[in-house]
Amino acid sequence: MTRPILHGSNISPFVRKVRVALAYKGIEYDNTQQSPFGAPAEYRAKSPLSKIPCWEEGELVLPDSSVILSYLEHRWPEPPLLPSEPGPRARALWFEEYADTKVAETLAMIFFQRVVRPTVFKQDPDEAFIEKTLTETMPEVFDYLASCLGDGEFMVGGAFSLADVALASPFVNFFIAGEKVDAERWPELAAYVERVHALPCYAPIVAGDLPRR
Ligand SMILES: N[C@@H](CCC(=O)N[C@@H](CS)C(=O)NCC(=O)O)C(=O)O
Repeated sequence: MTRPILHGSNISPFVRKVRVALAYKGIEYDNTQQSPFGAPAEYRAKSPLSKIPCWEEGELVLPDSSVILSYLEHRWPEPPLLPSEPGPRARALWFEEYADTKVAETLAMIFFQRVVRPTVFKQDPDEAFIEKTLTETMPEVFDYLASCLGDGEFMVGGAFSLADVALASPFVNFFIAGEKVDAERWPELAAYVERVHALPCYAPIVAGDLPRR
């Protein structure tokens, strides 16, 4: 079998999501650490939106994290990342969608402003945007996640799933940007993120991606 390649820098929340799923399923692969910015034509031919991640396995090219995870789940069904019951399965897919849109836009964008803008684009962070995100958008996201989680161990059906893989990933970028979840205001959510990040499929990845203290 051709050894699969995961294109994309480790620091991307979408690449991390795929890395965690691969670790959970015990799938071996190579990683190119491709940046989406200024990517060569050869990469853009594989990923026409010029985004990361992109999965390459022989002739098969999949340039989107959700499509990659769907493929992995069918190709390597054990251990499963999707619940077998239709309702919980659909809820897990909803949380993947919410993680990749609103949660990533909110948490990873703080990272983008504080880390990527100054280092990659040589621009100052947009402080007004950061302030608005932290005081308005982020609390709405955390309130919603906390209300869905309740006192559950995981987000869907009491078991680790794709929902947790996707939701916990942008929190790593949020932490790298110097932020944390206020455990007084959102105690269950703060404990949930810590619990998911401590799982065997997540812990080495989080440890490798967070800057050394
Ligand atoms: N829907 C895509 C989103 C991927 C994405 O937005 N990746 C970011 C890096 S974290 C990217 O490549 N950004 C470059 C750009 O938008 O130009 C997925 O799930 O793979």
